[in-house]
Amino acid sequence: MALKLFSFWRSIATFRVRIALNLKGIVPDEIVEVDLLKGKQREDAFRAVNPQMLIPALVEDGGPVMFQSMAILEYLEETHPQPPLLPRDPKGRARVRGLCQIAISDAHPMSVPRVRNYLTQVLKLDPPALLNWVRHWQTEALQAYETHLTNGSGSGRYCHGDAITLADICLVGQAVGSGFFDVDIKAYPAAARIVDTCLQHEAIAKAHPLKQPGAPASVSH
Ligand SMILES: N[C@@H](CCC(=O)N[C@@H](CS)C(=O)NCC(=O)O)C(=O)O
Repeated sequence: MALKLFSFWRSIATFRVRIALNLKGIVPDEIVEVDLLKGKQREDAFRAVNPQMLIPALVEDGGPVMFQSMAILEYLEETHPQPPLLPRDPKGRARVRGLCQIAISDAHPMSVPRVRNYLTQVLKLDPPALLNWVRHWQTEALQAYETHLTNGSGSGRYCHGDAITLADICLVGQAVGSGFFDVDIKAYPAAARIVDTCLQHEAIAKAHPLKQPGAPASVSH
């Protein structure tokens, strides 16, 4: 199996995939950097890989290319079932997938480069207004997580019971991404406890954006 991951240190969507790969003990043969800060995702070379011009993208054995982090996470779960990252029961699976989508479908898209660029370049938002925009959606997501994780509907050591699931992967990504905009997870104690537990796990810690090649020591916006 030859595995190629298109990645960038700052990408939260790729962070999710890196965590799943690490948890399942899969080591990509090649990591291709797509520098989002230089706009490399919009150049022809990467556009040919993913017409949506987004990372992550994953290519196994020459193709076809896999795109969209949730689809990639599900693919990894199906092809490498151990350790399982979804619970066995359908209701549990629905809860975990729902928790994933809070970040993947609803919050994260509000702060990606293409949206921030449109807000500033086309709609002429100034930097403080842009920051308010991003923080608003990050905060909404964290509040929703906090309620879900506090209400005794299945959380344990992790988001769903005592084993890591896809929900934890997405929550950690949400927390780290929010941190890039100075939205502090500590204001959400149930979520913060789980994120802290997750970040102590080696597979998750070493996937952290700031541990990737080319990453700065810290990020502010
Ligand atoms: N829903 C997609 C989102 C992918 C996405 O937005 N990736 C960001 C990096 S985290 C990206 O490539 N952004 C480039 C841009 O916005 O121009 C997924 O989960 O894979």
